[in-house]
Amino acid sequence: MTNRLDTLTSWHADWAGLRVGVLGLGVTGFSVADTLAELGADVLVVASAAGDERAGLIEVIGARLVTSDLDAAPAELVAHQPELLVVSPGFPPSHPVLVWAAEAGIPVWGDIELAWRVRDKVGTPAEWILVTGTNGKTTTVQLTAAMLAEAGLRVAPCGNIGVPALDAVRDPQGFDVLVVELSSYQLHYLTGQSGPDKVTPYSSVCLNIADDHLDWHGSLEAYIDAKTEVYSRTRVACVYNRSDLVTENMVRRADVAEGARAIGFGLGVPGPSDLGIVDGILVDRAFLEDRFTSALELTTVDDLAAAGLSAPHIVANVLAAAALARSFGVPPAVIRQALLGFSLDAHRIQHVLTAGGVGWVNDSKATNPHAADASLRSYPSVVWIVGGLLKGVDVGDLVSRHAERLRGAVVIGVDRVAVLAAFQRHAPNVPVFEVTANDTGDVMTEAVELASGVAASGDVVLLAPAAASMDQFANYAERGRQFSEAVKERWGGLTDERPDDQPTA
Ligand code: UMA
Repeated sequence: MTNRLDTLTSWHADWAGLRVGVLGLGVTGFSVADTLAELGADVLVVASAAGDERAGLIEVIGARLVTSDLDAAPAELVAHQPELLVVSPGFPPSHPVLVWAAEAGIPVWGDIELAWRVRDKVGTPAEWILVTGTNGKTTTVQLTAAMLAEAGLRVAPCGNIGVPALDAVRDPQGFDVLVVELSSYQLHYLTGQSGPDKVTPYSSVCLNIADDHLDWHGSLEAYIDAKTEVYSRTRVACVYNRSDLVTENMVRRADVAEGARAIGFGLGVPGPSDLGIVDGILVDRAFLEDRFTSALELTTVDDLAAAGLSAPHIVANVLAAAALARSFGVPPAVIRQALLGFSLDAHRIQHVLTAGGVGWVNDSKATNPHAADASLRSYPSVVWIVGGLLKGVDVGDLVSRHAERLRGAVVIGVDRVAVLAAFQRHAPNVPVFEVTANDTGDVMTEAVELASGVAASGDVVLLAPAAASMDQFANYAERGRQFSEAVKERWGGLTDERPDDQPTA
């Protein structure tokens, strides 16, 4: 007998009356409930808190909502007898509602699987390009989308970047390409796909792998397994990082489509089938007729510097994005043009001001040690503002690797004890200051004051916390905003005319 879910591979399939539970009511849960209700499914949303503006809309869209503390499957969900549970990415598989679903034999999808199945809502379905990695996902998605758009394609960046994939799929104007940022959580739920029509990307990349979200996945191996899913069934190009062997092995291990090519990117001289740098010129040796004896110029490191894109990890993101765009046939001149008009989002290695020869840089987006490592490498002499919610990750390695370049450190956040201990053990000679303010509004004022006391001309004071922000701030953007405000308040009237703290590749 055909499983009903196996028939649901199109917007135009018969979803009517399908009993679905939707777990979570953030942006994802709402997009899932809205889609399924429009398809005529019988939707029960289960979420932890009411009062959210989305809660009031659930009845309007034709679904129902149950709120509970979610320490077990709510009775209403059990009574609903769902044929399918669609989970929001933040819920780990160990969550009690998911444990209940597994025991009850209820299939679980993530929002990305649902989005893939209904991608034919508006005309010819878009091609999907997938982007994952521990760091640099959002920048790479934006770069890739800018390159494709410059080539005249209708393109939507979506997914973990903040726009649910289902919103992009249902957009009435339709797109030629979706550049989908996928978190390890979303990829984990894709590994469970069982239907006949699984996500089949045009091209895909895993930018890098480092310890992150280990509390969610349970182990580094489980995290890597989830990330490997990005390459599954890729048809044209599996792009990997030449300086991160794990990503290359992931391509080897993955179940890619026949004919798909492995394309490397890196800051060194590229081999055939790679993108890289030769004498300050970014070149493509992958997508050209004769890749064994020639190369195509994409842009130069100097041109990237003029656009504020010269930090080494950003150059790596540019190369990865260029590989994806080249796999889609975007010409080198178009890539160069797209880069000229590109600017990084706020809170990513963002220069705030320079005062008394000291540069102040906001990289609040560095929410894990790997990102903070890339950030620290961009400057020779740093006063480092570090700390927050460590998510089970150890910062010892990071502290010892950068001890030499540290003029001082200012430690913020609830996990201060662990960070202070790491300095004691690995960098006992670096002066360390602790921010003891507990009020969110005071943390950055105190941090900036302490950093001002130790920074000297030629230094950069760098907010690159290596930790999540939710202990003291609403999110990393709010943390970065408060830092920038505190800096401007302290130094606003005293800035130097010319900033001299551009990061260098
Ligand atoms: N919730 C619980 N219990 C849980 C988990 C979540 O009650 O165990 C609640 C949350 O409080 C929230 C709701 O369930 O009210 C849904 O939460 P969610 O965490 O799944 O969040 P969404 O609002 O749906 O946003 C998600 C992504 N969030 C996470 O993966 C944590 C967003 O990425 C993403 O932009 C959005 O889907 C669209 O795809 C954010 C993120 O922090 C930016 N991602 C992590 C990262 O980039 O490192 C993975």
